[in-house]
Amino acid sequence: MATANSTDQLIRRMLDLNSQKRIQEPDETAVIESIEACIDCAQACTACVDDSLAEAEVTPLIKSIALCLDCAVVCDATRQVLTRQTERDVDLLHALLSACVVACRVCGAECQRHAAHHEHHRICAEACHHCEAVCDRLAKTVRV
Ligand code: CU1
Ligand code: CU1
Ligand code: CU1
Ligand code: CU1
Repeated sequence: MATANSTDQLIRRMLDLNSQKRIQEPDETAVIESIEACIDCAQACTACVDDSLAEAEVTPLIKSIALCLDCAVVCDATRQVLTRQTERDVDLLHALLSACVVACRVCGAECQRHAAHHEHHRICAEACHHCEAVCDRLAKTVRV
């Protein structure tokens, strides 16, 4: 369940204000949860890249940097399409959610490899794993 923080309320309120909104509970809560997870994951990945670049030994981190850049852009595209209710296309949603699940899985696995050495990688892997889980669940349930 998404927690009732200010981001959650903003997302919910804005979805409700769309006169074409067709999505209903419990799907709406799942959509909001995925949007929030994608926002958090894109933020964690973006910061993880920056923190990696500041490390003394950057070369072993190149793979995580590349995957974090990909994950951030895929998560951002996913949350944008998830947010749009007007002329919503469920096939497109499924395709993006599937891409997001893969991006989060590969990024999360690579960042996890560095988690014991760098706290930023541990936090990033956690955000990726959470986003993978909620986007996978939504991809399997979302109908409209
Ligand atoms: Cu995601
Ligand atoms: Cu991500
Ligand atoms: Cu990362
Ligand atoms: Cu991520």
